[in-house]
Amino acid sequence: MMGASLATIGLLTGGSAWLAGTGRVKAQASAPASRPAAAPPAFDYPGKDRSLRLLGDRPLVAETPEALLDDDTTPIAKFFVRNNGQIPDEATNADGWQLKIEGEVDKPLTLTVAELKARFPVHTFRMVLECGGNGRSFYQPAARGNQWQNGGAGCAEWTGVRLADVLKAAGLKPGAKFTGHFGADPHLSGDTTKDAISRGMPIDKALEPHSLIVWAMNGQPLPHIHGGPLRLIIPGWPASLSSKWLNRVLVRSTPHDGQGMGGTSYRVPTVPIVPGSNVDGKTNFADMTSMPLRSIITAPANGTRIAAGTRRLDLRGAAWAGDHEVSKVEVSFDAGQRWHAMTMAALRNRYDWVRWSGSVELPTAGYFELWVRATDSRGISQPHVATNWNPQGYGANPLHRVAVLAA
Ligand SMILES: Nc1nc2c(c(=O)[nH]1)N[C@H]1C(S)=C(S)[C@@H](COP(=O)(O)O)O[C@H]1N2
Ligand SMILES: [Mo]
Repeated sequence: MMGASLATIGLLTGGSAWLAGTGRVKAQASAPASRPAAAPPAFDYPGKDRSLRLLGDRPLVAETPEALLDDDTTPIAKFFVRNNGQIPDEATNADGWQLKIEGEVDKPLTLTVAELKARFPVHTFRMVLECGGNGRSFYQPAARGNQWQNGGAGCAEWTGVRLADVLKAAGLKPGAKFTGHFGADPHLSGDTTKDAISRGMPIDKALEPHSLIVWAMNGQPLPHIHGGPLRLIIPGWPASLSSKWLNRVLVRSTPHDGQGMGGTSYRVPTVPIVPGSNVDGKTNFADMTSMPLRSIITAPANGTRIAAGTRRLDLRGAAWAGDHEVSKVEVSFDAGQRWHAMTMAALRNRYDWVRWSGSVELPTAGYFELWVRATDSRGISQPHVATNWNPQGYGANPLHRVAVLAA
């Protein structure tokens, strides 16, 4: 009887919620009601939490369930993994790893990691890294690519040097307008004439003080799976720019044309298109810049059964907004009829995520969906549904929803 009523409520609110055989309430909020309830395969990788959701094993991709993003700084074990190609062989001498700076520069440089550490000021920032496709599964009809929920993101402490300092050491020529990034990972096909991925950006983003070349994550040597010994961290923009196993930055006078540039790759409509349209991205599309505003509930977990008689629910989560700032986080337990303000912790530096907390008072026992909504400093809030549909599904940031059952 309870199962039937939960299913009905799930349909009424546009998601699919059900009471699974395990006795936990499950809600795949905002997902099509027809999505099967099968448990995803476990993620089995050294040093990684087995409850990451495996999205694909060739290339290897796994996201972090929202409830696992409950730490202020995401531990390496819980940090999402995204590869486009093969995972390269592990470097035996991390400090000897070489990075080339070439193109529109006065003097091309080849620097080892040891030289980077010795020659330039070292900075540590806590910054969000977020896949451009995060939230893709919320698009209808389904968009091509890994079906991320909200867990293609994490906030780690990154240590390295400013990309700007290294570019300035090479001397930017007047024609230096864009970058192109190269890593050591082989193309998925093994074709040595192709790059697994090679993206680039306008030089202004490269020169921002938080755009780093890093060799450490959470105080540890950068793990191999996260691009060690050396990677870029370009915060606020699609993580595809944050090249792992970084071995070359090409400074260019024209936009980079590497693997993952052009067409519908990391590009979104500037004039909204009919969902499901078959377009090539050549007209009225632009490269993604800032990632969208997003908020998640990290506690309670989706499907939590609340102890009998408990009506006051303590809530926690995170919110972030690409290049922008989060100004407000609110939670509703009546499908958006009333919103309750949450408390936001201070950021430690720009591009940190906001940790938020607060509580709500449930009026009765029963089934509730908690909805979280962030607003940015421009006064723009998250939409209720994924908007600006595009073939490869970038930019979906609908409200995160969590189902709970109070006894
Ligand atoms: N060399 C290289 N860098 C890369 C990628 C890749 O496949 N190869 N994937 C990019 C994408 S799409 C994402 S989302 C992030 C994922 O970083 P992570 O695996 O450390 O979480 O790395 C980016 N950098
Ligand atoms: Mo990504």
